[in-house]
Amino acid sequence: MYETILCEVSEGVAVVTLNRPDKFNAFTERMNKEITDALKQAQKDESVRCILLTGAGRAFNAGQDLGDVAGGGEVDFGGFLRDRYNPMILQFQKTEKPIVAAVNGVAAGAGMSVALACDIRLASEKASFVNAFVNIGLVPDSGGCYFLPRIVGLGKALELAMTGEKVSAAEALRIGMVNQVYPADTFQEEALAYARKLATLPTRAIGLIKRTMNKGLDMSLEETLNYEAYAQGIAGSTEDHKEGVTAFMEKRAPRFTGR
Ligand code: T3D
Repeated sequence: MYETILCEVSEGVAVVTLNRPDKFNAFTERMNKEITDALKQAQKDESVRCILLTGAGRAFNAGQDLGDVAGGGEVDFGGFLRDRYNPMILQFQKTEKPIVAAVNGVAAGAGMSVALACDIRLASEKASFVNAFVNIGLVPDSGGCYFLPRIVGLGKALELAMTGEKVSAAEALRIGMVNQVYPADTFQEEALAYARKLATLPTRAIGLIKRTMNKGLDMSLEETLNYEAYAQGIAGSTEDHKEGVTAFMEKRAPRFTGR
């Protein structure tokens, strides 16, 4: 059903692969919409407890397909973003399951923003990040101005956005932009194992952690404390909470089901 992405669910993980390798998986309108749809389906599908986003071939994603906007005509950039990119980025946060970016190669422009919109970033040692917008006279979009300063701090974010310089996987790890770096030859297996492990954890609590922490970034301490109390009310009534406590008392490993 999808043309620009692949989507496969197994062992609790939906692996979404950006699949235009000859164009470094650059975004087209269709790809924006297919990613948005795949995330919505993953949210609805109870068997999915983690989403792993990666790229086919050498790149993760090179941002907007510049071939689509290089025709010389006027491009309505604002409309372009509002119609295609913004709903896609919002869907990353609306999806209350962990989303892991497996950054296999270069992530540039909106491709970097999408990696930043994921909850966890794993990088191959061959991965790199380019805040490429400035290189073509544009401003970081697709949440780049929101996520980048929150993840690496304002000073580093401004430097990366203003210079458009390439950041290696090792440097990305050093500045906290990625969570782990793995050797290129075992990267896909390592990333899948990481996602599968996440898929065995209490999925509803994880969704609530994601929602509460993201909300907390834009709320006062008092508002956050109130939201934590609300979220805990939900988490505390899940089967996984009961199982966690029972397993602890019985001195055995918990068997979480995501309910
Ligand atoms: O309308 C709007 O634009 C608003 C929305 C904006 C969102 C954005 O994402 S703006 C930013 C768009 N992206 C870029 O500006 C990045 C452009 N690409 C690059 O800077 C470099 O290609 C990379 C840093 C990503 C990788 O460099 P390198 O040296 O490893 O590879 P390369 O040789 O430059 O590219 C490899 C191939 O991918 C090449 O094709 P070819 O010559 O082998 O047939 C290249 O043309 C293609 N490619 C790379 N990026 C794009 C692309 N094709 C179309 N669109 C791309 N963005």
